[in-house]
Amino acid sequence: MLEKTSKIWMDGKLVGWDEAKVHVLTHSLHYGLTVFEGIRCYKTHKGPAIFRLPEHVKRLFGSAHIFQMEVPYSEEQISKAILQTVKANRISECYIRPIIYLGYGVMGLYAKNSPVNVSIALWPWGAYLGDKGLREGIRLKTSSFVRGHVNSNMSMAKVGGYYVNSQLAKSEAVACGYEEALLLDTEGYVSEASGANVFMVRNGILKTTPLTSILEGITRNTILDLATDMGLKVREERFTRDEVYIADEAFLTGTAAEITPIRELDGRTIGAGKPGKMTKALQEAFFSVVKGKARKYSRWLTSVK
Ligand code: PPE
Repeated sequence: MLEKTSKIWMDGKLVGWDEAKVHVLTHSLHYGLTVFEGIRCYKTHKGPAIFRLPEHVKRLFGSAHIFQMEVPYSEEQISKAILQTVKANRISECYIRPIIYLGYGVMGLYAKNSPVNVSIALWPWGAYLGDKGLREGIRLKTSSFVRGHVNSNMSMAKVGGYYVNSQLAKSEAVACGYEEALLLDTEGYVSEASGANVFMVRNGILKTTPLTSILEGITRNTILDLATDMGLKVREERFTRDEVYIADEAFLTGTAAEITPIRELDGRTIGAGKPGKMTKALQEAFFSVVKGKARKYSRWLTSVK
């Protein structure tokens, strides 16, 4: 169950956790148009710090722009509100969930006149796929559900409604005894997991899906930068599920999932069936960056003071 914190930011004000309520006729509750972010704040030796805050806020406003939602705040105001919310909750590590949604007042699909509301909540959230998953890797199943076509899901936007597809895939994978789902795109190439991007390593080359049917993950971008700086060979190109079967290593990236190794896909062991060398090196680099131990990347941290 969700662990409560004390304050939630709602349309410009901090309210108590139990007071952060909406009307049942909130437009987004019926039709699924919300744009949101998942951001992590980590404990560092200099106090709590938010990982890649400007990039998350930019993507949030990009999502709203794609869906023509007029946000009544600027990016700067929302960044400040996120920092204010973390401070008000006196918390050093948490997962932050800003959400922009269509509020109460209009029903029916055409919602140009609907109010646009904004909220920022946060809570403690440990390893998304379990501590064991983070350490030893997880088992994935290719989903019978497919990621939306690029002209039906605008995947550059992080939209609430898209996650019904993710939930179908995730439930199916769990029901079949796996931890996570691997979704293919409409042409059958690997897309992403239900809530994370996918990487694979084969013959010393690190590959990830190009920006077509996937969310442009901020953790994905982080790994691409870290890998390039480490001198690894990196490619953004399409690949098939059977190439993952014969990959030497594979892993997922996401704010919630962080860097989670994949040890099996569809009953096929990947590599040695445990986190590979490159995966471990990138995982280690990632955690040292987010925890403020790598000075070279301190630009990615916004201190909460
Ligand atoms: N693809 C999808 C579909 C996705 O939901 C996420 C994040 C990513 C890729 C990775 O993006 P990024 O976090 O910027 O690296 N999924 C969020 C929601 C998870 C949830 O269950 O809620 C997250 O990780 O915060």
